[in-house]
Amino acid sequence: MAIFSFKQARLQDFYASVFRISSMRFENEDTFRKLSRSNKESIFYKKYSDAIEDIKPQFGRKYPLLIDGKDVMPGNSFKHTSPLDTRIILGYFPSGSLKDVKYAITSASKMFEIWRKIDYQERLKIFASAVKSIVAKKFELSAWITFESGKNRFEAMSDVDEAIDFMRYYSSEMVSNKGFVADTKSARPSERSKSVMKPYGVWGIISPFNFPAALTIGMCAGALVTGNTVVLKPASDTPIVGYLFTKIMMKAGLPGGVLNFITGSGNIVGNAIVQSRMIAGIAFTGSKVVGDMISDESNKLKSRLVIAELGGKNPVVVTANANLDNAVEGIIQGAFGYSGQKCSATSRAYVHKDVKQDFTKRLILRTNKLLVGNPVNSKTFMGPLINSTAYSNYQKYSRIASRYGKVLAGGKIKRDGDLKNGFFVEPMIVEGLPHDNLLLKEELFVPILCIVEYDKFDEALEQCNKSEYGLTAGIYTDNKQEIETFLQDIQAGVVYVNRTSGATTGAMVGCQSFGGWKASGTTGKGTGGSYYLSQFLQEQSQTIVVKRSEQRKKKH
Ligand code: UN1
Repeated sequence: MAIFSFKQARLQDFYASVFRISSMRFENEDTFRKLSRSNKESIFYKKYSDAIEDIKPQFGRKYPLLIDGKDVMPGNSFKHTSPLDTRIILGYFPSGSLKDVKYAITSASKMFEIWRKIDYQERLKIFASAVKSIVAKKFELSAWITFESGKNRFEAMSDVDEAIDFMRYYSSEMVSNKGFVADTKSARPSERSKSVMKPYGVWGIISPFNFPAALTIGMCAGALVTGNTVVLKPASDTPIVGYLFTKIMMKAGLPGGVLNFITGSGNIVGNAIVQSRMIAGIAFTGSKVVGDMISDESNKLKSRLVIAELGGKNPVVVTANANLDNAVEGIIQGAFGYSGQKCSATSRAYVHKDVKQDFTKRLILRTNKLLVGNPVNSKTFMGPLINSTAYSNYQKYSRIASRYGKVLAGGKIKRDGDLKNGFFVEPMIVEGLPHDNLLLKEELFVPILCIVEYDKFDEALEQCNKSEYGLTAGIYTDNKQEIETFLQDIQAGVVYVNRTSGATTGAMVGCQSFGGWKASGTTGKGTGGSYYLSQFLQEQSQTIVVKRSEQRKKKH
């Protein structure tokens, strides 16, 4: 582990250099944009291509579980293939058993007694060292993300950037909150009181396939930096980044057993984590069905906490006063970025009748030009869907779309050339669906955008809010009153006005905290925002009665 000279006087410099923060400012990693701004895009392309070649010889290896700081190699394993070409075997991962889960939880529980007492600044040193490694390996991690999740190079790098941002941002939050310890008022002259925020214990972290770096590392960082210990179960579709992250943390000095990595089925591993009485909290990002099951099970245990982010059915409004070029651009990014496989994906567009024809024409033109293909290719916009289930869901939804509405673009799977070996589909636009159609109600997690024409602004807002979800939402208009009404009445945790980089997607850590209302989340506090960390902490008010001689000394 890297040891830093940690004199109090140099603390600020240390934070500034390692976390890219000062007491005032936190800086996002934002790799591609920064290189692009200084005309160094070629560096990005070269390093990414080199990384693709570097990881190829590692395909097909057998990975262990990481429990109590040790490799654990159980008997059974599952094959991890790439969605861009299922003939590519990325590796073999263990099918964790009940015994493995128990071992992981016991180790995390034992280590909690040590980790919780470690000064937060010591924890930050480990984080700082890990951040350095992640930054050094960011192209390699992005290359893995492309192969295991199907993201194109820009999306893959943004995923890693977001993970780095979470590590730095939560570190900076610990610093600016002084470890969440604060003096409070004295009730009596003889009393000295303070508020001390303390970790809860072992957290089960169950992460989804769609942001293998950002969501896995973000949730782990929140739990770990606050002094909790973790049993991490990544999605079986994307386990490699979680493994590499655990290794990086261990190398950075995280004591064995503080972060345990375990793969396997949701039915066995996921269930065993959720049902364990030794798990103080679950942090989960994924589907509403699984999230509801976790909440139900946890409610039975009374004291169990659940921080869950559960998807969305994110609407966007395009009014008669919108700049249509901006609307088309933002909606393309929002609906079809990462093939619509984001909780934040734009899925419903309510468009004013006066501009609908013009808007739709431009949107279709642009959609038909989007390049679907191998995400390793620098020109590709949309890679494959994650697996055969998503692939058949898309085909099922496409049939529903043509039966109950009018398909304006896409709707077919792509099987030309090598694409037949992966899960490639066309970005799809449908209009004319009845309001209660499944495609307008359920989270689809595939690249399908539903267009609905509206007449009155209030009616559009009402339709936006009719969903059981309330994660993200967007609007395109130059009318101040419409913006004001939208911001006042929209029921969503993350809202964007006139955004071209994503109508409802692309929240940046420290800028747009990310969390859902209604069925989209359980706590109403977003990741990458200033309320997030306190969810991993419980308050203890400490009062000490001091001797008479001490009482005259003023509290600072
Ligand atoms: C998700 O899809 O679960 O705002 C999270 C965004 C990303 C996070 C998406 N930063 O689109």
